[in-house]
Amino acid sequence: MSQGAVADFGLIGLAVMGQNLILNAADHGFTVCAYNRTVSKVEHFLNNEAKGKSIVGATSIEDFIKKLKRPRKIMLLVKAGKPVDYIINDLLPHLEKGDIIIDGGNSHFPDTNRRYEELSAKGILFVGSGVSGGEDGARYGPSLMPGGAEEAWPHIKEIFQSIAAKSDGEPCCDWVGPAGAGHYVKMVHNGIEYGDMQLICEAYDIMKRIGRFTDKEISEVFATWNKGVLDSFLIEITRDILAYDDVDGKPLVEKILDTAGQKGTGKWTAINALDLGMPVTLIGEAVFARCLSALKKERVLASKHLTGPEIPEDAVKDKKQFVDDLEQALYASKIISYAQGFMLIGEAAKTYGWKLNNPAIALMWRGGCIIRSVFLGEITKAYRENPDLENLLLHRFFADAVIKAQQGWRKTVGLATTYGVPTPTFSTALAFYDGYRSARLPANLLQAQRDYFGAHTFRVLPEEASETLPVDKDIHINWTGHGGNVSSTTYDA
Ligand code: NBP
Repeated sequence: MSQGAVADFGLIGLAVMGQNLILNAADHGFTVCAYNRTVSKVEHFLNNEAKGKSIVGATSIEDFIKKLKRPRKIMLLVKAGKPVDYIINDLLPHLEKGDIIIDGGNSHFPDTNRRYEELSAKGILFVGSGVSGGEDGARYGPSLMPGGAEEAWPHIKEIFQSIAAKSDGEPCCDWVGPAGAGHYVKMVHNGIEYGDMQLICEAYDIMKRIGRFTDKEISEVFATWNKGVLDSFLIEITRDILAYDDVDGKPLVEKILDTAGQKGTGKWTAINALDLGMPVTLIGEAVFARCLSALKKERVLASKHLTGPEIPEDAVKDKKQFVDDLEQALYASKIISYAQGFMLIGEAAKTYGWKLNNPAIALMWRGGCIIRSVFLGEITKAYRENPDLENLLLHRFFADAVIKAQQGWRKTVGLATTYGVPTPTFSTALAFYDGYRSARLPANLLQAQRDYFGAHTFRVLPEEASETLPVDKDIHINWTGHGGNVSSTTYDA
């Protein structure tokens, strides 16, 4: 192993992500120092994958620090949670003011906020960076979403933008914003990923159960869709998964237990949406769909007791029209999901006092990551035209697309409902669309109910104001004649 401060960049954590990111950085001309808690993995890495590349190894934290050029740039790619704190604590006694620690794991943004505060107080520049793209992305170009101490950005910009994926020649990496903003944006990215995946699964289920398509036929539909507006990584892998046969010549996917796992980032997004009061319904439904899938035993039992409509063999008369409608349903629902995701990001910026860069966020997701798609190019364009766009659905391109798609979308949701095929994300997207475009919703009645049983008060429509119903005043009515006239300030229902 070489001596002295030779490395431009240090990386701790030699599991799948860390090793591949180091190789990627070395390919781009940077000298990287590698370290891992289980030190034997360093030696193994140097003698195998890293052989012949500009990669050095360290046998201890002290040795690691000595090998880094100042200011030290140290990236952690270890299991999220306590391990990140343990390593930071091990590093701290050896660092100087101005050194940079980057957490590239899937950390929850409140943890990143806390680490940012604690390390800022010690003069250490802390960056929380979303990294997406899995093993392949880390090796050949991930999407990188860094946020935190902005003074760190000029020092890491070159390496980050060199190793990141490129979309039309532009790096899918830019500065996101302060404190935990990078990990926040990665969290929403993962939430959107949950939504995209569930939408695709519903499309597959509709084709299978109502259209009676074989897996090969469904694969062909996805192949066609991948050449149009839905062109994306997830559609592409779905095409390949459905075409993949087991050794007996039968589709492997049909042998997989229908119980979805989850690591929590979708749930974090849904919880945060509830905390911020944002109707991010599609991600919420996608998380709940995984929860319902996990109740396999109960579902099998229920399937024997709870009946639904029969699906006749000829439920689909015009297969081409059926597939076209489904494509429109998927496209429109996806637009709703991204509009909801950006609504959440916008609200987070306001609530947490972050200045976020929407066009850069869309560009970061355009390539390298799991939700990469041609469609994100349109979102980047929309936010570049108007970075303060109130809502993606109010941009002409997306408004026109949804309006045009709605006929097929409504037919698809109607068909699924008629034949009892569950479409939680298609349906919630449509309900959101209809709610969002309604100048008047039935919340007037809801306010009346709240006032009736809890004296929660209501406001009147300006055009209906009168002497007894004054405008801009909280009004309580004695609805029954025997209640009191005191309004409530405490009980919320
Ligand atoms: P893992 O999440 O499997 O973590 C393994 C690494 O963490 C090993 O280097 C291990 O060291 C280290 N580690 C653990 Br476990 N506990 C430690 C501790 N107490 N102190 C020091 N090191 C500790 O690795 P990964 O799949 O490469 O993911 C790395 C990060 O990137 C995670 O946060 C993950 O969520 C995120 N991420 C992963 C992907 C993906 O596709 N895998 C994609 C995007 C982001 P050891 O060798 O000594 O056990």
